[in-house]
Amino acid sequence: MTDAYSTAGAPPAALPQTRHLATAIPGPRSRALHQERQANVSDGFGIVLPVFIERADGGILQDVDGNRLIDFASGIAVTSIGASHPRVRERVSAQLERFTHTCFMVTEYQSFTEVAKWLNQHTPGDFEKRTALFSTGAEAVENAVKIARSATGRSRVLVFDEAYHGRSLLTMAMTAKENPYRLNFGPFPAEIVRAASANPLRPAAQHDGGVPASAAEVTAAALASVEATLAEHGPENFAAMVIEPIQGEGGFVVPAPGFLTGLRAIADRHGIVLVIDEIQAGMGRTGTLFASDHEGVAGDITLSAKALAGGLPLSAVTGRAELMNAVHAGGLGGTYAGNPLACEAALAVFKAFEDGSLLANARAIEAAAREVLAPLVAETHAVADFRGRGAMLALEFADRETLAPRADLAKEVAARCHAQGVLTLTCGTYGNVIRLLPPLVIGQDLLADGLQVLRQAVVGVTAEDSNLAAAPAHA
Ligand code: PLZ
Repeated sequence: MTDAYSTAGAPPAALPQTRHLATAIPGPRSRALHQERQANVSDGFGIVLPVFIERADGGILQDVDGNRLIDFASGIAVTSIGASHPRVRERVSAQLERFTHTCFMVTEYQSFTEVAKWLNQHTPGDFEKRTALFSTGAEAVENAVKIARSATGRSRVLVFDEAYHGRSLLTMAMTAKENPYRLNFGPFPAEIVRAASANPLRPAAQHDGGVPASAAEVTAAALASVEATLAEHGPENFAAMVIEPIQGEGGFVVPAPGFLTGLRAIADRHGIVLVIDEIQAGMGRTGTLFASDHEGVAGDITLSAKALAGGLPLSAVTGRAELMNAVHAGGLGGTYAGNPLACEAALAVFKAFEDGSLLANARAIEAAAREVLAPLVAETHAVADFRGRGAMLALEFADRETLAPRADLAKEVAARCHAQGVLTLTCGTYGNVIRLLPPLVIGQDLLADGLQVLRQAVVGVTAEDSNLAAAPAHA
């Protein structure tokens, strides 16, 4: 694996790229700051690891107690080129000297157009495109629905099991999981219909009630169920179907091969706009610029956010020119949409991806992780799956025979990693998945260290679990 900082001709990471534990995690200063937070911040915000960060760079997060944590989260797939890439800092600082904001709906600036131009060229699909920029992922999803409705004159939206699309009212309704995302927040906007996804580990039943036995059958059963759902609700009522090419929050579910191409065909058959939500999986995360590239599928609309602007808030809706231009003038916008600082950061991100080394890094991360983690499926009784693509990888904890989810094990593994200075996240409908989202610039040694910590945690936790199961029950 190459170090993208040096290959991109930029100075090496400023923080030492080694894990270091100076105190327990969280340390005393973080604990004190967390108390202060609790006294001032809404309890509605959750927290994965109550550690306060002072600096971050490459694959390291340095906290206020002097601990250096290995970053397997990238701020949920955002800081793919590191949290302080020199070129992002340069471009954003230079923009800060010029102006911070004009509002693109009031007066224009060129970086907005340049970001749109790059996305028009690089998103999947060999057709004329236009792009609209916003700030958050949820906003991009909402605007895709607005555009699809405006262009088709239809209202319904098809979404999928295990989908995550955001926390705003419409995107909450599109998201599958109740707790924590939707609980107590209804009623929700109407016209959202959910269909089965092609989850290879937990597939939808076949028409005759049978369980699909091969990947091809998983795909066929899911596509048949999509057609059945559309038939029930009237395909002619659907403006859009919205799908993540790899489902993120829902558990890093890579759909069975052929599912995305099957959806493409169904969308074409019924004149439905296919919206591919690449917000988590896109921008190089999976080893190609967009995750739909793996299947050779192009959405009519592709959504980007997260890693698009190296940590600054920016999202994009890129789609067929005739769809994007179907909206009446003034119908799209927002005060901060395509903020100039964020656009400059995105242009720095595009530059960093230019020589292909970051995509190669993503693939090398997958190879290294697969070697260390994939054997855990055979070695333990409760790791049901190792899956993912590039630097978007996951371990699912479940009884290997019954597939009964084991969120307790995922939680314990994550806790042990955290205590050892490795920041891992969980996800999944059942909360039983550990996901890895390291920055693409993480060094080889640091990655290997983090993977060993994770591996040891899994081995330890699953061994204790089998001992517990084997021990005679106590009253
Ligand atoms: N679409 C596919 O992954 C954001 C959410 C974290 P926003 N995922 C992380 C949380 O608990 O809030 C996401 C995504 C996909 C849309 C979104 C929404 O992006 O920038 O968080 O609005």
